[in-house]
Amino acid sequence: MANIAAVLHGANDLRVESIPLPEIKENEVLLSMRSVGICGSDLKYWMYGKCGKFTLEKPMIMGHEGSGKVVKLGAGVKNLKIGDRVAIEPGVPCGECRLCKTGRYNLCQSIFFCATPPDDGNLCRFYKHSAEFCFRLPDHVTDDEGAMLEPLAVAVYSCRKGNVGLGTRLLICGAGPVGILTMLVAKQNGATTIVITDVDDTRLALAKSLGADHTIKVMTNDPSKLATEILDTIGDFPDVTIECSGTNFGFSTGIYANSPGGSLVMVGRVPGGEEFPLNLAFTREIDIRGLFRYANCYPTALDLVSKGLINVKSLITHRFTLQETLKAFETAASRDSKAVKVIIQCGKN
Ligand code: 572
Ligand code: ZN
Repeated sequence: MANIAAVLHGANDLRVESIPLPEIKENEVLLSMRSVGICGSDLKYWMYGKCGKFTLEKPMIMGHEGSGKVVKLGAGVKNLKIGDRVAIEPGVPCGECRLCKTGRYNLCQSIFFCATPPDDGNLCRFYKHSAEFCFRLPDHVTDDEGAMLEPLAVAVYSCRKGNVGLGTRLLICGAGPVGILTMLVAKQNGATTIVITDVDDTRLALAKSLGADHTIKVMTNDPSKLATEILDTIGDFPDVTIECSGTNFGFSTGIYANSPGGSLVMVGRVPGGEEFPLNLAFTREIDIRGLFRYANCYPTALDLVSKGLINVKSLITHRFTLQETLKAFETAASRDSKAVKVIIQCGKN
């Protein structure tokens, strides 16, 4: 069983090469990888060698949105059997600290997280993972859907953080995969008005076709002007804003547009972070809520997909093989490609 992986050696230096076959511990499984989605953070590491406060210091295997098939079981594994197909929750926390013990394991300070330096990801042929963080997929849930549970978990968590429920009027800044999935989760939660903004027509068209009540193309660089447009469009302030664009502009738009007394959930991280109308946020009593990845969301994400309540396949625009990883990254990074979610099928040649 030869193993190969997509390894990032430095900015703009992504290679598909041989790697050793992992050896599993008692609580781990060896997986033959199936589908792996490309995320915006993968693109940042590839283009700049860094993402947020994390910098690539040594070669790292990419990929954290993955599904695989169990090919070997550690002696202590009880929840899985050989042949099971699973979605891989990419963060494995220590399980011992106060944050882990209180269920907030996403905040564990010693969490292992796929494709976050120095931890290797799962964009490879064979990969080992803690069995506890593998979720068995029913037969009717595909490998691609299994991979999509990762960004869907982010969306589930963002709606939980924003208390999105029956009757919520919601503004989503950014119609990338997480913005669109957040919209789909919000609809399931009973949000009655959803407006989504982006600069890209194709993404807005997809959001509209999947059920956004209103889409607004961002044509101004003044967030207060966009806020007025949002108010005019829905006839009132949104109760909640979920910022998924990762831009200062989206953050400021949320502060201007959101109803006083509502909340603004920051999924995207903002570069710089200095130039915000924060005093306005304080006097409007807008609660700014941060989040870090997700915790306890994979079971809900899997239920939503397996019961047919959310169609994650509609976001997948391109598929490549593991050998074609570089082409897959180029496609995901190019605006001309009109890619939304690019998937790498690790089991295909
Ligand atoms: O799917 C999980 C995920 N989390 C992201 C980004 C992309 N995908 N986050 C934003 C970046 N942070 S980070 O701490 N980092 C680069 C690890 O700045 C993690 C959460
Ligand atoms: Zn991600």
